[in-house]
Amino acid sequence: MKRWKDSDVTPEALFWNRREVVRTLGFAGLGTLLATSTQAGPLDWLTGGSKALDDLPRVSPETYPDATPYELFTGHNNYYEFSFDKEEVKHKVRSWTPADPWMIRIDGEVSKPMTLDLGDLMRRLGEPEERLYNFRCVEAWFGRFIWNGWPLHRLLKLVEPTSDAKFVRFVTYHGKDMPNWYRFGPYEEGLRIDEAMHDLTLLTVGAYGHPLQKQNGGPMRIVVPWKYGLKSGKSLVRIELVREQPQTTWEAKAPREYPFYSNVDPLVDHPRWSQAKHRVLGGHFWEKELTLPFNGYAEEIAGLYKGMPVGQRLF
Ligand SMILES: Nc1nc2c(c(=O)[nH]1)N[C@H]1C(S)=C(S)[C@@H](COP(=O)(O)O)O[C@H]1N2
Ligand SMILES: [Mo]
Repeated sequence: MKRWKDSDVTPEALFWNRREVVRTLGFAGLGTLLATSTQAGPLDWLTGGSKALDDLPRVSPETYPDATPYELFTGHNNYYEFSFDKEEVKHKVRSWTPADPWMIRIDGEVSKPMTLDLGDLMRRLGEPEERLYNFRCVEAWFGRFIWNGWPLHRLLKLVEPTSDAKFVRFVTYHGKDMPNWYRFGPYEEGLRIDEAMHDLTLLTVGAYGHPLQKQNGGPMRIVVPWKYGLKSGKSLVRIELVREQPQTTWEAKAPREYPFYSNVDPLVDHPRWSQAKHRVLGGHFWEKELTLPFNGYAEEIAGLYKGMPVGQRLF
């Protein structure tokens, strides 16, 4: 059984040399053109905001031999507003047309509240970074996904949080155009302000060099790799800085199973199953790997939980 080395789980920002990007684009751009001229392509719903996402460097599998295959990343999904069936989500999202341009509002305890679309984000934050992150669902499946986005702190600094901003509330899209909307949602998540400001917390708009697909939480999604996947809310519409710890959707449903912090901890079992190991997406279902504390990011986030009890339900 393979165990992740620490070096495996360290996020890597890849810096592409300009010529390399331009060369890749020659092909990618042409492919996109052909695809969109004949049918509704995956990029269509983003173009009103900005064409800039077309410029993301396409990721070659050789760069990340351990990454989960893109087909599995986009084909096996938890997105309850569309379906409770992981294999069905990718089909159910087809009928959903996200607003174009997609707007995200950042407000609350901030000096400069803003409403931004993808183009604004690109202009203010520049080219998205590319990061390979571990991803661990509370249901004990695991993947290694390649995200394109910016550390959330870069956006939070733009809006200038006040000294009363102690937590961040994430509000995701909820509408009758989502086939399962009446059974699930609105989906709300939250982080403590220092967790939200941590460099690992990513505001994503792409994955594997493609615009973030709807089943993965496109057009915009938060990703928090040291916490269970449920903390990574999909299709974000609002980020509100608040004074009090916000109540999350899962916490309201089952506080003992999905508490606010929900940090990955192999020592704390879910009330109904062990969290010591996980199944790797793409591997054989009987093949299990050990789950690491904080999903492999213990070193990076060590400073965040000083003085808080470890190995208890809280985590
Ligand atoms: N809005 C919304 N966000 C969500 C969910 C959801 O059902 N609705 N599921 C969460 C859970 S439990 C997981 S494991 C991840 C799954 O992300 P993926 O489908 O991109 O792998 O999304 C999280 N974000
Ligand atoms: Mo999950």
